Amino acid sequence: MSAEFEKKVAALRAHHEELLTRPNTPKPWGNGIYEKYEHPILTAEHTPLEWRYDFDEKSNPFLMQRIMMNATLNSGAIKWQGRYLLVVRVEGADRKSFFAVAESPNGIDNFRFWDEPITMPEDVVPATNIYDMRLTAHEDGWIYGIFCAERHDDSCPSDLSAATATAAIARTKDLRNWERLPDLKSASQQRNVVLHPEFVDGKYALYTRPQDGFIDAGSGGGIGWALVDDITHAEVREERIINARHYHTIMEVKNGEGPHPIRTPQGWLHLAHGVRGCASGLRYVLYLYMTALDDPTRVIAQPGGYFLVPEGEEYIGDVMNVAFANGWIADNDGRVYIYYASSDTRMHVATSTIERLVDYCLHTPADGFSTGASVETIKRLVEKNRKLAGKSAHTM
Ligand code: BGC
Ligand code: BMA
Repeated sequence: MSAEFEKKVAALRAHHEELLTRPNTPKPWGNGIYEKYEHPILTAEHTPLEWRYDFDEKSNPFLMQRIMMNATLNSGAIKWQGRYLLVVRVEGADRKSFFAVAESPNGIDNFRFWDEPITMPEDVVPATNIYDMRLTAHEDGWIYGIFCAERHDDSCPSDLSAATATAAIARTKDLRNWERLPDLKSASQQRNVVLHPEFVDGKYALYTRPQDGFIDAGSGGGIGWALVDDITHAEVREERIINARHYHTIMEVKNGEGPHPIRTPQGWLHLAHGVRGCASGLRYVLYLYMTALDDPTRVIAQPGGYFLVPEGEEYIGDVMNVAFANGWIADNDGRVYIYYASSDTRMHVATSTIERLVDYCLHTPADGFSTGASVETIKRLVEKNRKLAGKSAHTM
């Protein structure tokens, strides 16, 4: 290696290492519900240099990137053997996304990719693209990854953009070696399918999202629920909508379950995304809801409006105006790490606690579905504060 090439490589490695070890700190003055952080936790630049550079001076004299990476987004998350792991959707310059594990010692910074992307075995009909894995450590002892498999819709041969979305299922014990099971059979297309962590009536339980077409949720109605006898031949037979969409809400056009819900003493805590249309396209935001412990399909709390949206730089990216989450980790100490992507480009973390998130769900006013109702809700709060101020004026 020439001295000059060696110097260039050393500078590149130092620069990369500085990015990977950069500490992250909470942003001040949030909403009290969670803390967002100063820096994204993973960007395309965080991917290993070995994935992108040929370090042989003979074949790469200019030290160019031979394979460029475009984005790190929609990641599944799990705490496994004391480590915080994300199964990241990494997208290359060629628009193909694949899965790769990134690991952090503390859940908020120092994320580092494992050496190689995941080799995902194919189903009978190979997919063109795969993305957005939801991880579930199921009580059957396996860690499942359910993700979207996208294929060209060959029933429309002349339309290059015609595609189908299917829920693909794989399982693992170590996040390195994956066993692929047959894709979920369903009458409609499916994206955003999530496995509930516990058996329900002795069956596997899936959150589904029936949709009319590849993009359109259409008559799909919302987040569905289906019980499956055999996960190795999973089929949606009966599907019931448990969290419906509504006119003029943050989820007018589509919604979908995020990661699997977290069991709390007060109920199952769900993180989901809602989509509405506007002149600049679709706006994706996150919301929370809760269901009963003895019946995960019965909604017991639905705070109105959004929980988390893109802000500042988060608005900018490949698909603008998108906050999307399919991973969170509930830690033993009650802390919750919410992993969200902004604008299909980069990953972030927000932290909260079970106690705060449940409080948010149980005490945030529900959507009254009209301006009049929203104004009344605000007035009630103002009145409450007025009384409180009057009282404290007397006691001063
Ligand atoms: C993209 C996804 C997107 C979907 C629907 C796919 O081709 O990879 O990110 O959610 O289309 O727009
Ligand atoms: C969807 C999702 C995500 C993506 C979002 C915005 O349909 O499944 O893959 O983040 O679109 O492009």
